[in-house]
Order: sequence, then structure tokens, then C-alpha cells
Amino acid sequence: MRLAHLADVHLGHALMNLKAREEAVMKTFKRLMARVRECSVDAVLIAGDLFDHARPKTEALDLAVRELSRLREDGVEILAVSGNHEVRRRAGAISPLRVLERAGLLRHLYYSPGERTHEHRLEADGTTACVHGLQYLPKRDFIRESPRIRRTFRPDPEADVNLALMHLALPDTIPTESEVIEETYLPEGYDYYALGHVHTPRLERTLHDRPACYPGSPEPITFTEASEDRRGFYLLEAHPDGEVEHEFIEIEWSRGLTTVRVSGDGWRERLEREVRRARRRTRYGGPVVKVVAVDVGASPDEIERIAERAGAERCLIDVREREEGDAPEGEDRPEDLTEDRILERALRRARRARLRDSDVDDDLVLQLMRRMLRAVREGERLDPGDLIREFKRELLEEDEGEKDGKDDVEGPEEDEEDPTEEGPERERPSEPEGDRRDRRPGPRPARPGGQSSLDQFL
Ligand SMILES: [Mn+2]
Repeated sequence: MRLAHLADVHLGHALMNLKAREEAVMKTFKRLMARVRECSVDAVLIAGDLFDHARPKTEALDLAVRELSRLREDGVEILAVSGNHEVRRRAGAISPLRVLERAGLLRHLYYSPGERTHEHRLEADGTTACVHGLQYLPKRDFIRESPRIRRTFRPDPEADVNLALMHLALPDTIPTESEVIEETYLPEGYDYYALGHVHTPRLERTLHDRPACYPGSPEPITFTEASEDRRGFYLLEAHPDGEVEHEFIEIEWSRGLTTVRVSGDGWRERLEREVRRARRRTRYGGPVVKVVAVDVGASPDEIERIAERAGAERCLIDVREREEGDAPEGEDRPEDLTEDRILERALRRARRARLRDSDVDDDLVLQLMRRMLRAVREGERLDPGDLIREFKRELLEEDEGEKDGKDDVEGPEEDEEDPTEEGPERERPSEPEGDRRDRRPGPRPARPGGQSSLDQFL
């Protein structure tokens, strides 16, 4: 039996609100699906985050319906679990996967205590495979439910092959340890763990001594993720003796995201050269270029003009006085206002303050945060609340994206309460990126009385 295992497509995602980026994500998905069809698979496993949002854009839904229909017409079975971007955010809301299931396009697998909604059996080529699907759960809920999950997720002894389809981060896959689910909480006995959540392509681990693989995002959705060129999905060959072979199938992606670093003498020429090279490399959706300019003595506007003249479709300019981790010692700063503390609070606050949902890129958030940090370094004694309000204003001005109907959404409260913070808040799941180093999650004190109902994540 042949299966394709894919994950983290994020249909509808538009980096920096760029139509070109939204289209690149869609186009790469089309290419991926074309390649899946060529592989003549019996079934497709989607390990979460097919959509970027629990209420996907119509264009994203339309594409998913078209592509999945084509597979269904070929008799291919499609099984999917919800990722953190698809889980319900309020009572009565439904996962977009459930809509596709009602349309007969896929089988939506999820864990619901006491029910058998998590399992589905496949048969092809004289092989029986049982697939068990577990949607994304916040770590707190996962650990609380773990004993029941481990009892519920038992391999089917009558199936030749047992596959687990899950959306979660294993240890050593992302830098944010606070999100990681350790092996001891996870179900045992499966022949292959088809995972989603970590966007790094072709990330292979073992779980209970069996292969546990992340295909990663077919099209990178941030600059950081774009550093890896080999993207695609896994082709699985399940044998009657329980062996599951996995092979990573590469597809072409847009190559529309590039980071260029310049510093020192001759930076203008180097910038032009690198942007022209990025332009040649780009197949579609760009080139969108992030310029990290260290100590060049030029304004962001000037840097942007040079990059755009050389062919960048859009730029994100990050001007630094020195490389990160290079800060000179002995600078005056208020002792209760360390840089780490400000960065932690600002990024956390941004995640909760609807900014993430307006598709503002983290790189832009960090750029603004660095600018504020400079003000602090220069000795201005600013209240973090003021800093954050200023930064939020700037971001919201910068982002003219659609916001209709988003105000009434209430997310499960994930973060600790901070009495100095007010205003509408909602949680946006953080995006794990295997190679991201500039995030330092702060300690997470227990939140008094907070319980998010598991029901929200079905
Ligand atoms: Mn994802």
C-alpha cells in the first residue's frame, strides 16, 4: 500500500500581506498535489495545518476543494487531523476539515474521549492499515489527557500496519521547549508516526523506536524557514509484515524568499548583486527580500531603494548597529528593564494581541522591537507598556489586512495574566521553526483557575 504524508501547507498564508506570497503557497501546493498524483498512492495523510486559519480564506478553501476532489476522483482516500491553526477557537466553531469531510473529500480524524472518531482503516494491495489521528492539543491539555490518550491510541492487532497521524513537536525539533511533548506522554506501538507542526523540511526522528517524520512546509512561510531548499512530502510503502518504508519526495518551491546580509565597505554593490541573484533564482512569488544591514550608515529607505532597483518585489529592512550577540558591555540600562525581558514581553504580547492573526511577519515584529530596544539602550527610561502600545500602533498601521469578523473570536487563554496589560487578547498558536534561534520563551508561571476545555480542540 502506498501513501503520501504531507503537513503544514498553510493555505491562505500571506507573508507581509503580500498577494505574491499567498499565491506562492497555493502554487506550491498545486505542484505538490500533482506530484502526489503521479505517485499513484492509495491514501494521503495530512498531518495538520493544511489551512493557515480556522476560518480559511475562500481562495484557500476553493483550492483545497479542487485539489482534494481530483484525488478523490482517482479513488484516493484522504485522512487529516487539525493542526494548531485549524482548531476551534470558540464554542460552536468547527474545524475547516470538518467542512471538507461533510463534502465527502476527506476523513477528519480526531481524539474525543470515549469515542472512536480517531481511527480509520484502509485496505489496498492486500494490506490493511489502521490510521489513528490526534489533533493539536496545547501541552497542558496533552499532559492532562495523556493517560487516556495512551489508552485510546492502541494499535489495531488485526491490521498489518498501524500509523499514527499527529500534530505536535517532539523533543529537539524546536527551540521552544515549553511546547515540546516528551516521548513518555505519546502513544506506543505504531509502525510509523506521520507528524506535522515543525516546519523544517524532512526532519526525521524516532518515537518509541519507530520512524517519526516531519515533511515540513512545502512552501516556507517565513524568511527563516526559507533557508532549506529541499522541500516536499513523504512517500510511504506499507508492507503486510508491518514494515513502512519512507522516502522524501522533493518538489520545486517558489524560492521567492531570500535573506541578504550586508555590512562594511562595498555593501551597496553586494546588495545589488545578491538581490539580482535572488531574482534569477526565484521561480514565482517574489523575490521578497529581507535585508539585514549591519553598520552600513544608511537609512532603511535608501537600502530599500537599492534593493528594489535591483529587482526585489518587496523588502523587509533590518538595520543593525552590530551583529546580534555582539552587544558591548557596560551600557546603562534600568536594572529592572533588561532587553530580554522587554523582548519576551513584547513578542508574547504581540502574539496575544491579534497581530499574529493579521499575518504580520515575526521578522517585522522583531525589527520594531529592536528599534525600541535601541531607545532603551540610549538611556530613555520608557515604560514597557508604552513601548508595546507604540509598537502595536505601528504594526497595525503597517498591516492593512482583512480583519473582518475577527474581533469576536475568543481564543483559549494560553498565557499568564499580566496585570499591567489590558485590551482584547487572544492566543495565536506560535509557529515552530526548527532553526529559529531568536526566540526566548520566558518562564510560564501557573495561571490561577485557568482551564481550557479539551472540547475546543476537536
Ligand atoms: Mn504549521
